[in-house]
Amino acid sequence: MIKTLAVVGATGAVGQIVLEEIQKQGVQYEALKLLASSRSAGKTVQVAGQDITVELMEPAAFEGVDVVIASTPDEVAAECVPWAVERGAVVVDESAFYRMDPRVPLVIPEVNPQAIAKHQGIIASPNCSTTQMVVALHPLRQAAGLKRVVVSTYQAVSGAGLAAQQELLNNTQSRLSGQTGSAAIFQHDIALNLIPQIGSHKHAGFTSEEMKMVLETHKIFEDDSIAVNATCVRVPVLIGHSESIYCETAEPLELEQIFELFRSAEGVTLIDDLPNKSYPMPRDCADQPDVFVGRVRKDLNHPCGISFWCVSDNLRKGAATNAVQICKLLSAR
Ligand code: 11C
Repeated sequence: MIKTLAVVGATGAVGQIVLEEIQKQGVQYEALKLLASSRSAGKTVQVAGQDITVELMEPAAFEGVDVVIASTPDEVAAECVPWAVERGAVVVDESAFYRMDPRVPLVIPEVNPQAIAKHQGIIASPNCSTTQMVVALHPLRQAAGLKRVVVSTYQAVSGAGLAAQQELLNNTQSRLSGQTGSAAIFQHDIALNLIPQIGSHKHAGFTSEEMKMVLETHKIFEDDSIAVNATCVRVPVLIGHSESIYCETAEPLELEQIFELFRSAEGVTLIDDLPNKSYPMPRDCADQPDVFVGRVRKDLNHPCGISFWCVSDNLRKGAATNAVQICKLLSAR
């Protein structure tokens, strides 16, 4: 049982789902504090039938707090997470700011729950596109090792926040009425379009989002030898990131074995029936906690090559659900 649990960024898109997931996953706490910036402080939010007033996120607000779940942009996390840690709280942070810090475990409960033991006050939750890929690759890696991953993502606009969802809706309406949509959040008009850039240039022509998929995968699997190559693309979908994943295991697996591994993997749902047009699609996977896989095929030219399609709600398993699962693990310890 957690004595005082604080949710930072409680009024944001992910923060609202964090509050829902805390109830759904049955996280036990004595007191719940909601914290946010001055823009949202003073608002009232209903949690489990109770009205809670959102307090201003400032250093003193973390006094007496035991566990924090923080859903904020990187620059906010950089400032406010130390306020909580200095006052003795353990922070589950969803931002990218601390993920690659060697003192900070990067945790997906289905994959590396043991890493949580090494925390020194901060536990990071990975990027949404990394999380769903790693959850899906984990059973294959456990059974046959993992040498190489080539992934192309089809990422929903909600990864860029609530305003980005509105930008897609507004711009689609503009396009349908024969006008040009504007691009405020995205680099280009996203309506009826695809944008092969998520984040900024980071390394050797790869974007920051693509490099997160490489580096976070290495950290979670504790194996820098896995060759990961990512291409991240923004698509005009509201919720649910999709990924076309090609991987090469160290040992060959039979197709039926692969299906069985996906069927029995924790947090994975297999939907694979091409003749009946059945496979995961973002519209069907939104609001679901799992990582969905389908279109599973063996490479026709490589005995260890496997292709599959992977979809997950980027705001849930990609963010809030994973963070609350970490919080549950923490409280169980
Ligand atoms: C997106 N993956 O879809 C990003 C959002 O590192 O947590 C999440 C960024 C992060 O735009």
